[in-house]
Amino acid sequence: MPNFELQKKANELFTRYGGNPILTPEDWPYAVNAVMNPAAIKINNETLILARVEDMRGFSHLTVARSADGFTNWQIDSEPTMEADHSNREERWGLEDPRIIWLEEQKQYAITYTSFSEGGPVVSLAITKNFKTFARLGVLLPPEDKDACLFPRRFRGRFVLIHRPIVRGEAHIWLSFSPDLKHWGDHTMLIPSRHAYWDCHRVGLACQPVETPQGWLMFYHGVRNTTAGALYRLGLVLLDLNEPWKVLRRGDEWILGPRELYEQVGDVGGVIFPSGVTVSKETDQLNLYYGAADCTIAVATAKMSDIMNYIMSCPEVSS
Ligand code: BMA
Repeated sequence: MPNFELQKKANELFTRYGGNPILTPEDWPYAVNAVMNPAAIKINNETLILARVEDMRGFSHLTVARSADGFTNWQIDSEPTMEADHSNREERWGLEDPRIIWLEEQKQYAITYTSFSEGGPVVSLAITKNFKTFARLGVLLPPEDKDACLFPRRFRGRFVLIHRPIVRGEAHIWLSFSPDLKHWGDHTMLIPSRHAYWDCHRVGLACQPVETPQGWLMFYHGVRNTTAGALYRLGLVLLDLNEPWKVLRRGDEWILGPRELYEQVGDVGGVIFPSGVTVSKETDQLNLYYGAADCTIAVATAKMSDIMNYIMSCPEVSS
């Protein structure tokens, strides 16, 4: 039997912003087909998002937009902020789906993103102080791989990367470890997709991990293939604070899924793709930024305390 009380809680965690979608292709200062799947981070009380922007060749680049309140008056860079490096064969078809964290040791922001080419999608890393100039550290792991993010600090002396290789067309979330951000090893599976559930065909990291006293909140997207196409929804797990390779809890149900028209209709309907989050401790508010139907950017809010209560009442995961 499902736990109906928990399902009700899961369903009521997020409230969509009334002004959604907050960013559309029409808002862009130059001609584009779609804007979607943004990384998000708060910098000096300002929300910065790094959006995936698809041009009319079907190739993507990344562009910064800033807002004081995280909802309105977005100042969008007048030209692409980060474009494919054309001397780099792995980026010939563009850059997609970034995530950002503040790397404490380097005192810089780390951007993980997908580089695309005929060789398949791979995860790349760039670091920056200012979102104007970027040091490109290159491809981290072989294809097919997507949906990656670093944790902001080392654990037992090593950096930890969340990523999502694809196998037999299906996909599970993995971790890899590195002493120097260049050489990666000790690959281990973190979150498998779940047969028969809403996340049965693929799972992948959604936003950057969120640190809480109880552990790392990790939002992830789950995919179910249907006769009408794939459905992308959002799920939640809690990872151990000091040993994030240990999964403490995992929700049985999705906590946000495509419902509104702008999530149902677009280049790829039935897709919500959260990839950035900001948290305000003072107001207990979490803003979740997501791509809607691979066309626009939307935001939904939740109370951090509700999210914590929810995940703490989810089933424990035995390792
Ligand atoms: C995934 C990624 C995302 C996209 C999603 C839905 O594989 O490529 O960029 O939003 O599919 O089309």
